[in-house]
Amino acid sequence: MYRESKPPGLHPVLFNRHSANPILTARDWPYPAHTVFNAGACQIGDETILLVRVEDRRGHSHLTVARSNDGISNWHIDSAPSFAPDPKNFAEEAWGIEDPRLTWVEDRNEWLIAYTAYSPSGPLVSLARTKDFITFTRLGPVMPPEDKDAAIFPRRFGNRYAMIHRPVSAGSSGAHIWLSFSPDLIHWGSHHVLMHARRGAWWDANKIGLSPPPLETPEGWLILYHGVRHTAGGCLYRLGLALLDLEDPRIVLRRSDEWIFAAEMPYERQGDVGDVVFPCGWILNKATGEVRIYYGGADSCVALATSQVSELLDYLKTCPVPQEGRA
Ligand code: BMA
Repeated sequence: MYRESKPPGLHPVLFNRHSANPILTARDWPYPAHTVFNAGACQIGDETILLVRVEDRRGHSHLTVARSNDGISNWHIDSAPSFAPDPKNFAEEAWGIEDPRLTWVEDRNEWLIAYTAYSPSGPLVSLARTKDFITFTRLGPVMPPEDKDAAIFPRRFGNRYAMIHRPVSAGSSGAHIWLSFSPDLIHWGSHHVLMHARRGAWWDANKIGLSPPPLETPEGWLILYHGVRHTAGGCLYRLGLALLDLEDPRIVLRRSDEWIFAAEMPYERQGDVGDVVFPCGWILNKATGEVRIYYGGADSCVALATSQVSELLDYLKTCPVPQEGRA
């Protein structure tokens, strides 16, 4: 366990960057692309699938599938956008689609994709579904603007689907992580603030958002979230952990006080938007307990880090039990 072996004075290293980083850049793309980043991720049989956000030179994004057998190299990338904005039928996608989060929903036998649709009306949450990452069917917009950083839980609670998302309201004291429920994935209600952004000097002051989808563990739903610290030099995107109750995900069991991963390497510090690490997907190997985290670096590349779920859970056990929202 890292707590015993960690040299004094150093923070625990929970995520290990892969030596092949960055694993994908625009140079790998089979057609002209400005940047590739913020990919959703999943495993289907022997294949790792990334649904990569690709930004073109207009500044608009679409999503393209990259497949690999080891999840690191030899990516087979679709030769044209796999899931492109459709502004004729979906006006909310006029400026592109961004930051997909993928969830296998057992009782539907399909993948659900929560993504940001961007238009002059502002960014909002849209859903689509697929079985094979070849054909995609839209369910349409499910949250009004401004709202992003959404993911569906892999199973229902009672009879209701659950979704984490991050609305922003004008004049509010921050942008917080919310949880909402739906009987049919279209109509959402029972809205509930799950985690507040902290204030002032905190690393996760004012603006937080979910990173990859919630990951089911025996101890609870593992949450990796980003906090945005505004500084005189720009924004710093860093990551923290939380744990939600398995049966009632409205209950936050633990939340890290400290960030556990931040931009350090050149491909994370320099790019279109420097000092950004932004994971949208992670894949758990149930046999080994290893989780692969795919993240965007500086809005310019896709990178990979690995971790042991047991170490993340051990670390969370040392973190405080949040008092907000408790009776
Ligand atoms: C967020 C999202 C991400 C992006 C990040 C840093 O608001 O739009 O797509 O990676 O900003 O620019």
